[in-house]
Amino acid sequence: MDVAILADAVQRGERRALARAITLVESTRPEHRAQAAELLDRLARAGRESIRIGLSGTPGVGKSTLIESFGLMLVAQGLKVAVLAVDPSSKRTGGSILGDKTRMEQLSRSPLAFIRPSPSRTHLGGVARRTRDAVALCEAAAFDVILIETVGVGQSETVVADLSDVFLLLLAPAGGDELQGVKRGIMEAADIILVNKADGDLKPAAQRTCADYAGALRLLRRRPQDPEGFPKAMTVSALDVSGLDTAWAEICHLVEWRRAQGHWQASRAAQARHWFEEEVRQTLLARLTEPRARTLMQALSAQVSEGQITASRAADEFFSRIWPEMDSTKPPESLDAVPDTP
Ligand SMILES: Nc1nc2c(ncn2[C@@H]2O[C@H](COP(=O)(O)OP(=O)(O)OP(=O)(O)O)[C@@H](O)[C@H]2O)c(=O)[nH]1
Ligand SMILES: [Mg+2]
Repeated sequence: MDVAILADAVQRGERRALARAITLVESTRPEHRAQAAELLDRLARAGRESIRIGLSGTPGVGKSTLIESFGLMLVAQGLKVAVLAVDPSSKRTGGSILGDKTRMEQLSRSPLAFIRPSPSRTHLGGVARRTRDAVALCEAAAFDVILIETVGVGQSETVVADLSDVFLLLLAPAGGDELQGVKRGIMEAADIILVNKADGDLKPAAQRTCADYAGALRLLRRRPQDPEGFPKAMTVSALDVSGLDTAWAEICHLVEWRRAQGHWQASRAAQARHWFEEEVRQTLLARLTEPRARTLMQALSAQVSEGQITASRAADEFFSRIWPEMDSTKPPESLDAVPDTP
């Protein structure tokens, strides 16, 4: 495969090339890894930027319906929309974005839309990297908006929040004053809470729930990256397609304000740092599962359990043998070789 040709086709926005490119970055085969790295290097130079919108919500809250309605509204305005999913539990059948193409039937037929099913099941670190690469590919393909969906389980919302410029939390109308067990961290990451299903009989409940969450949001610590009135809660109906234009207007306002204030670039830079550090951590952890490391670990842990060596000595020993430059007893002289950043 010629990576340069593929890169050009992606930059021209060819959807088949984009799909192939995502398949390439999702592959774990070593020869594919090298090609994927080259592809991403080439495309990074395109310097294109989309609005990346993260969307999280528990199963059944209406994410797929909302993406269809919201996506159709955007493509009707002539915007190019990509839809990606972070779903660590894609073993699930019903809810995965793949089975959902039926629900996003109209959107998937639009020439301005690109919908990608979630990558096959793997640990979250792997999903995060692949989704991040897929986002970069969609940006290079000049999509105006990238919607990144996740169900609210495990750590996946955090991953999505760290991949997006604007993070939306989708909630259902609650009965009475019951709270929906929304984790505090997710509330804190949300830029806009959308209470969905504000239609028919559910409308009053949706309005109450919205007021409750608006109150809860006011209690949170004020964040520097927010203009007046954010984070905010609003009601929408994905089914009746109501409130979505207002939500889009709020998103645009937020994006413009953050760009003007420098928060946009600062957030992207912080995310890049975060992903670099995460990559280092993941690589380190992967190294620990290599045969040589495992054998040495087992040998040393046997010695530790028999009291022949202390746990911390054994750890020092482990690193000095497997990874001499990580020996904590030596000064970090090798770091001198790291060039100063310009
Ligand atoms: N009344 C009403 N029902 C809705 C609305 N949006 C979605 N629904 C219904 O809620 C159910 C679940 O919607 P989905 O869009 O599949 O929800 P989801 O969040 O994608 O669910 P998972 O993919 O399983 O996580 C469907 O029966 C929808 O028709 C809405 O705005 N109003
Ligand atoms: Mg769905």
